[in-house]
Order: sequence, then C-alpha cells, then structure tokens
Amino acid sequence: MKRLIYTIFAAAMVASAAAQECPQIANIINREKVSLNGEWNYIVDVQEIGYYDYRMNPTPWGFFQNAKPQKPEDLIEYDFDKAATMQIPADWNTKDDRLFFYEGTVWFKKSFDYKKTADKNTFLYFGAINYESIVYLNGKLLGRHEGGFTPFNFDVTDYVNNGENTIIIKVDNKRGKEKVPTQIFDWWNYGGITRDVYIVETENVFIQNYNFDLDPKSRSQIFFDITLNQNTAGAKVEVSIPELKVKQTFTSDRSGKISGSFSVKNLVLWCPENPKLYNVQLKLGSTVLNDQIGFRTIETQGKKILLNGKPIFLKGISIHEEKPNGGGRANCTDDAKTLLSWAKELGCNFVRLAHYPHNEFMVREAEREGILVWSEIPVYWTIDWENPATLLNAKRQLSDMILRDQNRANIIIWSIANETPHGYAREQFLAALAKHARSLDSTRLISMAMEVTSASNYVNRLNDNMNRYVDVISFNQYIGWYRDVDDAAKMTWDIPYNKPVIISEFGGGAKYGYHGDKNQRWTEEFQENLYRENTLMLDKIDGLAGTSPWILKDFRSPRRVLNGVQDYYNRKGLFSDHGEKKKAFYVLKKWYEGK
Ligand code: GCB
Repeated sequence: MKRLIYTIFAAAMVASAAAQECPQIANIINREKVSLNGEWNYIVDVQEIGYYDYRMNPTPWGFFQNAKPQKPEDLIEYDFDKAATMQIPADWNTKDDRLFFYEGTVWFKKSFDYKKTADKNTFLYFGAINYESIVYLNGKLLGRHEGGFTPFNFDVTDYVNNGENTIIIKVDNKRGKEKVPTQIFDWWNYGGITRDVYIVETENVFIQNYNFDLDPKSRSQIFFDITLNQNTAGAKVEVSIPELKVKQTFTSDRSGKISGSFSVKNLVLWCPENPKLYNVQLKLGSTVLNDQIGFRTIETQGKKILLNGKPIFLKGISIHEEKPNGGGRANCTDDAKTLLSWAKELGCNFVRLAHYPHNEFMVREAEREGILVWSEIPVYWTIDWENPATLLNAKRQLSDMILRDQNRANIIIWSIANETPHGYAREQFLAALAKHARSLDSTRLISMAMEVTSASNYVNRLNDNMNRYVDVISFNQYIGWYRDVDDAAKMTWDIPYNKPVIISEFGGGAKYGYHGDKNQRWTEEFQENLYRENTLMLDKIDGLAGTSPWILKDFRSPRRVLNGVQDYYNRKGLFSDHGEKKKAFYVLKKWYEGK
C-alpha cells in the first residue's frame, strides 16, 4: 500500500511539473522544422512496469528517466540503448512480428542534438500517436495526450537542452469503453508513433492558425481570421496572394486575432476539373508562412449539393488509412498518391476518409488532384454516450481535425459519427458535436453516417432525430450482404427530409481471384452482382447526391476471422490488398461514367 501511495505521489509530482500541451500549430508542412523521424529505440512493456514500478535504491523511477547504472552493482532492469529500433513514423504491428496483435504499452526513445537559438520558441510536434501518449523530454513530463489520429504539440522552450536531448514516450493503444473509438471497431488497432515527429522553431510571437473563406454570395470577397500564439495587440501581418495581386497589412487586436476581408478579381475557383490553388503568404516580422489555398463555395439547396453554385454528384469511395500494398498505416504522400490513383481510375471525384482523420498528406494530395473529401472523427458504434469525459475527448478530436484542415478547399463535409445506435444519450452527445463543429466552421457541411432503422414490406425508412442537426442525410446500407440481394429490386426508400442524401456505405466481400456463381459468397461474381443490383436500386432514391461505397481496398480487421477467406481482412474492397481489381470495380466505374 505504501508503495502504491508513493507511486501515486511520485506520479503527481512529476505531473505537476508538466509543460502544457498548447494549441495546435497549423500548416506544419510549410513551416521551418527539423524532422525527428527515423530510428527510435523501443521497449515492449506488457505490464507497464516502466510506469508503475519503481526502485528505491537507486531510484530511476520509471523508464522516462532513461537511467544507466553508475556503479557495477547498480540494478537497472531496462536499457533503451540496447533495445531494438523502429523507423518512425510507423505502426508497430507490421514492424515487429511479435506485436502484430499487440494492444498495450510500448516505450519509445530518441536522442537528438539541438542548437538553441536565443529569443526563439521551440515546440515538439506529433502528427499522431495511437492511442494514448505520455511524453517526456530530458526526464521531465511534457504531458499526456489522448486520441490516435490528430496532431498535438508542446512548448518545450524551457525543457530543451543546448546539446543532447532525449525524448521518451509511453505509447498505449489499449482499447477502452470510455475511449474514442471505443472497445469495438472494424479496423486494425495499429499502435505507435504513426505520423511524423518534428521540432518546430518559431519567433516569440507567431501565427498559430488562420482560416480563409470565400464569400458564398459574391464569390469575389475573401474573409479571413488569423490567430497569433499570444494575446498581442498591434502585431502587423501582411497578407498577400501574388497571383491575385493582393497585398494588404492588417493589425492584431488585444486577443491576438485579426479578422478581415479583401476583394479579388478574376478568381479561378477550385473544383475537381480544375483544382486551382493559390500561394497565400502571411508575413509577420521577418517570417513568411506560405500555404497553397483553393477557393470555392459549398452549400445545399433542397436535396442538392452545390459546389460553386452548381449541383454536383459525389462519385465517391470510402478509404481506410492503410498502405496500398501489404497493410500497415499509410503515412506519406506516396501512399496517398497510390490510393487516390485507384480512386481516380474508378472515376471518383470524392472520397470518404473513414473512420478517423487521415494524415495531412492524404488530404493535401487529394486537394491537388481535385478530389473532394468527407473527413470524420472516430465516434463509431457504441460510444460511452453518458460519459462527459468521452464527449470532451470527441470534441477535442473534432476541433483538432478542423483546426488542421480548415483551409483545405477539397474538404466539404465534417462527419461527426458512424452508425450509432439510437437513444436519448446518443442524441445529446451527437447534437453537442454537431453544434461544436458548426461553431468552429460554419462554411462546410455537417453530416454523419446514419443507419436505416426500420425496413418492413420492402420500405426502408430513415427515422433519425439527428436529421435536424446535419446538412446532408447520409446512411450506410448493406442490402445484398447483411440482407438478401434480391431485396434490392423490391426496395423503396422513404427519406422524409428535404436535404441531400449520400449513401455513405454499401458493398459486400469477395476474395480476389475466387470465382463461381453469383450466389456463392466470397466470389468476385457475388460482389459484382451485389454492386449491379445496388446501383440499380440507388438510381431510384430521390435526392441522391452521392455515394461512397465500402470500400476501396481490402483492409485489416481483427473481427474478420474466417480462415482461408478473410484471414483478418475485411474483404469488401474493390481492390485486393495488393491492388488487384475485383470484378465489381468495373460495375461501379461504369455507373459513375453515367453520372
Ligand atoms: C459498417 C461500418 C464499417 C464496417 C462495415 C462492414 O457499417 O461502418 O466500418 O467495416 O460496415 O464491413 O461491415
């Protein structure tokens, strides 16, 4: 007991000394930075002894101390420098055979040299770590972060050494009832430092974030907000877009914010056929921050989605963030290029990035290629609806997704949830998320993947109170897979809302290369027939504004255990895991050609 009390006390002491995780620094891609990717040592700590155990003599309490024996008789039962290494960013599951199914704690350590610059701030930035991370720099706690798919950063100005530094991170991907996502989900729980790690150096006062939006009425006025890292009044920021001959200086108010607008002439709007991006420069002091920004409008009118004032049909496909060949977490532009090239071959102008915010490379590459995006947080299935901490966590993930990507022209939909069972607590929770999303970004559409709840006499009725909170009615349906394919021809749809409709999922499984009758499960012919019947049925849905079938490629899932067929893959891909096209690919491609 005494030991336990000491442990808790010691943990609290360390925690109270922590640096605060500070607001996200946006547009990391275009900032000056030093990469801390590459080789990191790691120790698998199944029982979390590096966190909960301690030694009285000597007292290298916890792995974060990176202790070394000082005398030959010293007992220290870990050594990062003798531990294996992993190339970061990476999921550990596909990098170490022992960790394929592992859910628990792994410690990571990296040492690096750093030259401090006087009067500059230093930040440590993580693109994402799944799921919980506790971060230490030079033996001091920086903080704890929860949520596996969004970036976070710490101000380490007072913690970083001139010379050698050591980062140690406890990463834990255990699932939990109160977490977001919760205990069950149909994708691989890839653990680790899955996205890039950077040191970012800034001036004392710098641009933290900003947001540029085209006025939907005039389409010739651009509104913007700039947020500085401090409540500094009188800071001058020059905003310029050379190609549009814009160059104006604006001054921050007492809260360190600048809100303004300017008009532009001959603006070329961003659209899938011409994904025009302008170089936007923000100059504060001698620092220039560049971004490549597209301007477009997105709105709904009755059952239509209007891009730049014109109706658009979203020819989409859902995608998980998995490498195109052989699985593991996708984490670079090359992965994005391959996945998006498959989507383009299918004829897509839209992708649903399921079921969590994907890496920034993916969003930016899609933007360059003219592909619209639905971006989502992992509020999936049976979230702990009544838990205030869970709501807070979901809200934070939503804010972080929006803050990172609010300048991306291709993102048109923020999705707040996927297939959530109806009930009062769920509605309260999701309504709070919808309001939160709208308060952060009133320029995009809000949606969520709903479920069809009542289907009788071949009438599918959508009856979800959340319809009041969303701009687009989206739902998943699996006729032909979780119910009989022959139902498709008989089915009618009752969607009693005057809003556009997206079928956010439909599909079924097939193992690539397995052939047979169209009634034989897992054959490519079964999946092909399912797509044929579904597309015929979808054409009869009033107000159908787009679809994002499930899914681009086979992906790993621990729920898919059928030997010889699934082998821990969800086989609903139109491409196999290695990029081979299944027959259903051609059915969807043809359907999209007609749209
Ligand atoms: C769904 C889920 C998706 C699953 C899919 C399936 O409705 O949204 O995450 O992977 O069904 O394959 O059953």
